[in-house]
Amino acid sequence: MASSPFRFELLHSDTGCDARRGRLHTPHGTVELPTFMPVGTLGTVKGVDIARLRETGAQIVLGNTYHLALRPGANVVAELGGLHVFMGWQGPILTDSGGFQVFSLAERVKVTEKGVSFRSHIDGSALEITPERSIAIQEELGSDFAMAFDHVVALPNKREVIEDATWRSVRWAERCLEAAQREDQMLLGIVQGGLDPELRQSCAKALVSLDFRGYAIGGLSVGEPPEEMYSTLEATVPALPTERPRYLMGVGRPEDLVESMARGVDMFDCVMPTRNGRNALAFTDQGTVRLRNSQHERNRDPLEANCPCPACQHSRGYLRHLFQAKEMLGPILTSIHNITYYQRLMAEARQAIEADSFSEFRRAKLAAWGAKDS
Ligand code: PRF
Ligand code: ZN
Repeated sequence: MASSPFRFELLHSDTGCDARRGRLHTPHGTVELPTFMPVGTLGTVKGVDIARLRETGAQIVLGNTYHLALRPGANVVAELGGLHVFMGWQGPILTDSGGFQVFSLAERVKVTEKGVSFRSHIDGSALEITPERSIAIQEELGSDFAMAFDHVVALPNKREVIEDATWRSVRWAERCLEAAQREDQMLLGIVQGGLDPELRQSCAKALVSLDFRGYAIGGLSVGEPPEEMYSTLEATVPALPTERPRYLMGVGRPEDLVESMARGVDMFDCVMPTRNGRNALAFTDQGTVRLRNSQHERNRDPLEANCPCPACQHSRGYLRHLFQAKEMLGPILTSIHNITYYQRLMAEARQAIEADSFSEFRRAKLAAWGAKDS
């Protein structure tokens, strides 16, 4: 067997907290960790073309099995050259398994041990995703990273519901490992277990014994307060091997990224920069800016003085005008700014870890964000 094209390098651990500086080598290039992956659900990061996306500093993007399987179909993507060629992104791609999306988007969802049957949220047609099917789709898409097909439940929920979904996710993860064939795709297991530290730890232990190349933490940021997410991370991360990458799925706000990096998380994805950007909410080092607010009408300043993004070539007054006039450039520019903001935050975080100053970095960021939203 040829040696794997994937390699995780742990470069440095911050001496003041659990933050790590790492590197993840893939067949489509190297990802500097910690990293934030913009969400490109349907083979596009909404509103951002590939050239602009590259300029934000993004190194890896996320695509969705559920959405792409429904439309245009994984076979169509495969025929058009696979997801990298189809969307024109030559860097690494991670695909989510559909586990979370089926439970949050599909209609008439029925779970059995075999898999999940549901009706498409687009045309109501009856479909089924099993662990094997999810892997087959992700192999057709040709992503660099595939995710195990898991059973995700909302929080709060009954203990037995969470436990049942957690152990089903472990059994499904094992089936995913057995089904996976591509040597040029790395499969990650997903730890579930709600907010119960012991259930999280036993789930992590079971997945670790299956020997995944990397581990995700799922089932968080699904309705629980941030403090409970952080304490659940504190219970979960130490149960994962130091020498494998850790990915916190669907998180989050800038403060969540900083708090989670301090607890040892290496990878993140979230719709927040793009979804909020489309909605006229911009992230800055002074907190969030609501561009529709009338206080920005005559403001000559950019969103951020030192930001290299194309939105920051313009005044806040101009950006506000674009939203007021419902011009498509408003959502586009603000999405680009927000992704750029997240990428700059991660680059600063990586530097802080290298300098063993992540705790200081964290204090300074939280203080500045907390100062005042406008
Ligand atoms: N599982 C999967 N994808 C996800 C999640 C999960 O638990 C979450 C939870 N925040 C986001 N995306 N497969
Ligand atoms: Zn900007």
